[in-house]
Amino acid sequence: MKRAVFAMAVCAAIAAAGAAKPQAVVIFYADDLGYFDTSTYGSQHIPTPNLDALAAEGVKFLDAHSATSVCTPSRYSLLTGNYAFRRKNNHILDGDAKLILPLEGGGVLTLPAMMREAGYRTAAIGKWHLGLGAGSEPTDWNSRVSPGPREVGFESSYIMAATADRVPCVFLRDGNVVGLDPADPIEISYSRSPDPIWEGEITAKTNPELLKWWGRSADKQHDKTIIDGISRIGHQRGGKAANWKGEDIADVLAEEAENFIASSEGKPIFLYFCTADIHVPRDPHPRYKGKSQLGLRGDVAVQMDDTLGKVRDSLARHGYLDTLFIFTSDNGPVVGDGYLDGARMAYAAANVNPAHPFTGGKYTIYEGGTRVPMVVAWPGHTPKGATSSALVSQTDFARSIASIIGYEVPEGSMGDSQDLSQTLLGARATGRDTLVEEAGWGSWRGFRMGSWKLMTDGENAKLFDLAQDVTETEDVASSRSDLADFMKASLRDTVQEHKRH
Ligand code: NG6
Ligand code: CA
Repeated sequence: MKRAVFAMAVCAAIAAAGAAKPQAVVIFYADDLGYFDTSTYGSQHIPTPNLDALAAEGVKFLDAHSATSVCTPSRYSLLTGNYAFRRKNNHILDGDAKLILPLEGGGVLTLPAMMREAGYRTAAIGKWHLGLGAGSEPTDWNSRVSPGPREVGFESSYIMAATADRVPCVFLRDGNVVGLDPADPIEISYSRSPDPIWEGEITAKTNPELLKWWGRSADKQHDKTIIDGISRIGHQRGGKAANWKGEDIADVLAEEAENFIASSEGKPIFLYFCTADIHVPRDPHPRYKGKSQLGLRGDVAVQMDDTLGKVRDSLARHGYLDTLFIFTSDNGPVVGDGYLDGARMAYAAANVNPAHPFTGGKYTIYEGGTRVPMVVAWPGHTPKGATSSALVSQTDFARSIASIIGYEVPEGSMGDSQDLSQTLLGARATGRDTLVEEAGWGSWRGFRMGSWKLMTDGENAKLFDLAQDVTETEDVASSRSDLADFMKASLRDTVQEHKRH
């Protein structure tokens, strides 16, 4: 009798665990979206009704972090569950850089490989910026480029190689450039030689009259090949028929998501959806122009929010009601970032800090660099309209999702990721005890311990009490040298810790 009851309990537990597995797991990753860039987080100038609606269904995090304050290493960290500094040279990649993620089956488990192995149909759509290809030869963009998303666990992919301000300005579907005319092969160069590097190359210097008004004048890094009226970082020739049209990127990506969701026919899916918004160049579709009160930068945030609405509509329309949906951004905000697109003026006129109430933003080690919007909603599991002050990191997604889907992570993988599933689902109020924050460049690191924040470049150190001083203006390292020393040592331990793995 006892045994039967026990067996029934076990069966019930297994059934419950089975039932608790979401039908869809979606990570919606915005680019350069700051803490104060949405109405959800208090912006009076940028209406984001779709993010508001998501937050009404789940948990809005107030102390959530990207791993670093720039793109590539943050994405690396989210997908591997390791701090970015574990890998050498983990910084913003050129558009022709090689893949930096561990390959599926190579002994290190990543989030997409885990999801695929757990039976989810996996897709990466949108901005990639984790490199493509291997070896020392330049990438040949005229045949299938690999390794890439597929080799790290994404069964299907529709991506831009890097950023919208970098060549190649094309999409790749499962490794092949979409719409490429074989008679017009594509060639990419990140040569640092003075431009034009090819005879007849059209750059911001040779043909400034071809630039959209706000593309004039780009800075020294963004003034290379002109494509679709915008000069880019890097050089591209050929591939004309394949070039994207900037103002259509958001629509194209939303449509790709719709197709992936529709074709999955209710099977479990894992979608890693990365917008090009609100990164430069800020080139919204005309229907979004003027929809914010903050110029083009605000308008692309409205466009980003609309994309969010479209992806959620697709899920609902195709029966994916049981979706664990995670919304966040890869780093903090930046106002002027290479193009004179009027953003600085608009923000100065409105007196808005897109990282409000924090200091800094993209590239920096201040809270504005990595403290980003994050909303997690899973109907029936997350409390509605909740907020959480727990300290959480995108690095924790890997193990938290593993725990939610009941996957046992093997030894040696996802070493910096913590199972914060209960926190992310709003069932627990606390998160991490400590967190390493990384800047975009330079040697400064941040170390959070509760509301204390240490900032150090290895030699100098500053200490802030965020509970009293959210703007990180009052350095108390000398008056609290005991604590500063303790935190320095803890940071050092954390950095050393996984070297042994
Ligand atoms: C920087 C670019 C910036 C942006 C960034 C990458 C300059 C001066 N700045 O090098 O415009 O492209 O790289 O952004 O060129 S990220 O969000 O992908 O990290
Ligand atoms: Ca970014």
